[in-house]
Amino acid sequence: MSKETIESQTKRYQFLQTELARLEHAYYVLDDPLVPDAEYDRLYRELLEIENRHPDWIRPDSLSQRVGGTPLKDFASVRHAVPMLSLNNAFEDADLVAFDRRCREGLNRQQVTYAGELKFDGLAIALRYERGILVQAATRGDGSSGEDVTANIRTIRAIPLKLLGNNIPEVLEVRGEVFMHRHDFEKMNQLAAKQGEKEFANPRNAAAGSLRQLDSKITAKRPLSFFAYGLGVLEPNSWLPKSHSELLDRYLQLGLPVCSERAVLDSIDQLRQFYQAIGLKRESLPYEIDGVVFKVNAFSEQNTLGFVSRAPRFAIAHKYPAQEALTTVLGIDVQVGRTGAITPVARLAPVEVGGVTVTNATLHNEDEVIRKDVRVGDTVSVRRAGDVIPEVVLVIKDKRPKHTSAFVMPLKCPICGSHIERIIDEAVARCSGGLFCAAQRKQALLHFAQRRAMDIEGLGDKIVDQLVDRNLVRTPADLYRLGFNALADLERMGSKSADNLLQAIEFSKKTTLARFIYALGIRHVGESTSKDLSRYFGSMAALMDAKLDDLLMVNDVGPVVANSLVSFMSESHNREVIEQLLALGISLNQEEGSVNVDLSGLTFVITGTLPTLSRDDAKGLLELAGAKVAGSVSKKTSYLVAGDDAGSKLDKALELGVNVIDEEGMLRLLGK
Ligand code: D41
Repeated sequence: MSKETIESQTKRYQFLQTELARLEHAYYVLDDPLVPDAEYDRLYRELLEIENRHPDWIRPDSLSQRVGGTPLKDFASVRHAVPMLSLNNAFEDADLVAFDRRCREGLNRQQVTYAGELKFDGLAIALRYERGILVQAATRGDGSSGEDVTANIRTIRAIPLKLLGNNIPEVLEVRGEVFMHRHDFEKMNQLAAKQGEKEFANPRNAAAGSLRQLDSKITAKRPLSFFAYGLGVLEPNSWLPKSHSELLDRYLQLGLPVCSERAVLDSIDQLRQFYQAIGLKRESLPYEIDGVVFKVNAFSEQNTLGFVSRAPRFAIAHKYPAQEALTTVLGIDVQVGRTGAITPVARLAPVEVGGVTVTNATLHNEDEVIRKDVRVGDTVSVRRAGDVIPEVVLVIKDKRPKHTSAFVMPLKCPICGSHIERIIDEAVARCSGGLFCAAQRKQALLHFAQRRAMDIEGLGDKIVDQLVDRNLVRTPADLYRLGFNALADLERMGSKSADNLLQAIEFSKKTTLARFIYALGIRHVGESTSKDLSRYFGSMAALMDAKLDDLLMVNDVGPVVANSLVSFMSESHNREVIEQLLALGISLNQEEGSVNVDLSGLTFVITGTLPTLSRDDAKGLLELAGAKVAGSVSKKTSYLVAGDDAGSKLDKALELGVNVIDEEGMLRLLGK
């Protein structure tokens, strides 16, 4: 090869190394991809081709060397020159107050500045960079020594093999957490299930299991990530900025990933607010956290405070309530839903999860029970996150008692005895009884009466159970034929409540077309589809006569929804119920209230308590005017409607410069 070609190839090779590092940094650290994946792949392949021709050019920090050679026999042990300490925990406000008091007293100051950050639920790791090159990675182990997991850590794309910029110390030991994003975890588990491999219980276990692989080729296939939050060895010490928050800024400049959910806080009130604000968005974060961490911000003050045994006095983790707990399965029942869907449910010995006592947990469907192999008598881990229904995550197989038997799906509906059918390719088994099945009738009535549908206040499950069991009500139309005596005769029903319920039933007659459509409980027809249908057809008669092609003309209505509507309307008993309801005096207005303004194209977010309207009502008014109402504030939000006790959404809106209005301002926009 000529000298020029070699020279130009060396240049090209160097260019590819820098360019690929820049693209990986943008993608994995900044979450802001610069080019399509295919373009990255093309450059990466070119790099591999050059290395193929010139194996002697390959250096350990080449991006091609993320996945190393042969599997290890064992992990070597690494002594931490600076011990990896643990964090003290605060479980309640008083612990936090005591922490702040100790810091102020220890520093002899009225007020201390803290850095607030997230407590990631992963594995603590130390990364040693010498002259900017990653040379070693070790787990925390017992804090004094851990395991050498360099080969595995090198496969993590968020971790730079080489630091960026000019301000690089001789030796820098970055400490942080290796973790897995929720969606990566789910994808990985789905793949594992498909291939008949073991699934992990949660992202933390998945991250730990992936790092513990002796073959880094396996780790390379696991979607791990990393956030930096601490410092070990540093040479020279003069490189050190004055505070923790500045250290993290400096890390970002070096190309290290640092979580952007962090703040500098000046008072116990601000610590509390940070804890609360992060708590509100905990479930919507793309990764799991188990708390927040507060650290005295100035390093000089951290030094003054020092350590007690193995934990620093200058830092504390304020934990959120655990979302998982162990308990035992007392029984497995099946429940019948409104559309006949059969859901296996585990009856549990009562256990407190995230501050609530849980006695039932969903097992989703037959396949799930079989896959997890949940049995009566088993010890299981139960998870309850946010407002979602508690679920059984996994069985602790070691604790299984002798003589248990696997779950078998019943062949007959436990309520009506109709056979249970399961359509091929569908996960859900259904009771074939339809409205003959009392369970389905009950669910259908509860749905009909719910607030967002016909809004019959006081018609709860206890009453519906009795009405159906005594055969007083078979269809929604029967509700409007109920008399005082029938109601007053029910258990837990005085004459006052019977009166109130009758009145609520009467009031519900005045409703809107959209609510009525939604109330019918047609499969796949939710609230928003009902609104679209109401707007398009304008009357019940038109909707009842609609053909498949007419339905497909409606906004957001696809074949599944359209077919479901056609099949519902083709059942004569459904048409009869609708006609009876209308004959019994249900009156359908096209829309709620009257609106003359057009707010289409605008996006609103509502937060806090409004003085006169409920949030649902405010949402309804805005949607009627064509506006979109979203759940979270972003740059795209046109207005935030803020009431009393508006929390983090208000902060976010102010930060992003989003217009903030109150209820009055909103009503003015609506021309009211
Ligand atoms: O996110 C975390 N898990 C986290 C862990 C964090 N944000 N900060 C931490 N800071 C420390 C000190 C203050 C001791 C440097 C930590 C940990 N330690 C830690 N992780 C595991 C043991 C200790």
